Amino acid sequence: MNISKLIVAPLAAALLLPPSVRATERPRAKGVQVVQLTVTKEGFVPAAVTVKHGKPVKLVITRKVERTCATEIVLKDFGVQKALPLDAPVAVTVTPKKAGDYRYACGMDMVAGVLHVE
Ligand SMILES: [Cu+2]
Repeated sequence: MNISKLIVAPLAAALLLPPSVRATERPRAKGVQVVQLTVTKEGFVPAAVTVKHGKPVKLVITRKVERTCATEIVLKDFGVQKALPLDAPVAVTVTPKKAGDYRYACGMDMVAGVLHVE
């Protein structure tokens, strides 16, 4: 039994993943695309998410770190601004009507990520 193979295989798979994370679609929830985001010391993780236009996108954001600039999330294009309490998941639902890149950011627009809408 080669243990090193067991460790290397998932690692290689992780490295092959595209930088943008695809939203999981729940067929039974009327095509709502669910995206889990966390706020870590790296900022918003993942920093890029790919979704489809014309269907609701539910972002579930959990702030995991006490000291961060991102104590709220702002999606300027959708008029969303929401506080992110520590360790409490916050849901924000938006429906991008057109393809494009939309930012999600902290209140000062410094810590940010991109919602790629295709
Ligand atoms: Cu900030």
